[in-house]
Amino acid sequence: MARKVYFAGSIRGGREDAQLYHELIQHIQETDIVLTEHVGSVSGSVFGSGEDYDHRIYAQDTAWLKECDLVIAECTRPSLGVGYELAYAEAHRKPVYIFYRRSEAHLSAMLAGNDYFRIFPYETKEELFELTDRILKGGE
Ligand code: 6IA
Repeated sequence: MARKVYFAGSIRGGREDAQLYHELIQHIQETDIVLTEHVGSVSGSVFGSGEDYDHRIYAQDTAWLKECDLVIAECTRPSLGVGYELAYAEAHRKPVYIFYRRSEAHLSAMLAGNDYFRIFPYETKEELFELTDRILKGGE
């Protein structure tokens, strides 16, 4: 059965990897459901407008975190929001899989030092997709 995946990636932390998030989300959607498709959106403002904008995002994202079956996070680009989501997912006992590009990122000790998280360094997109496939097939 298709699982509900909460995909986390940097938004206001920087959109340099937005295209990669987009492709990874599409890849996951071949077999499963991604609740947070917008994280891979390659156009539009990351700031939004209206006074309730951020409150609505927080309410929706925390509801999805409670609803999801697992969390997949791409953490090469550091993001406060992603860090918060990972701690929130742990508090709700959701399985958490973290990816980062070995040659570009020094993963925070608050992630790397937490044995609850399953952490996968990678280098190429092909490697990232392959690791994701293994997780979604239940092999990791
Ligand atoms: O601190 P950051 O903005 O980098 O945090 C990124 C994380 O927070 C992502 O994993 C999202 O789940 C969540 N998040 C942050 N901003 C938004 C958002 N803005 N919409 C939904 N979730 C968000 C709308 C802009 C977007 C369509 C590009």
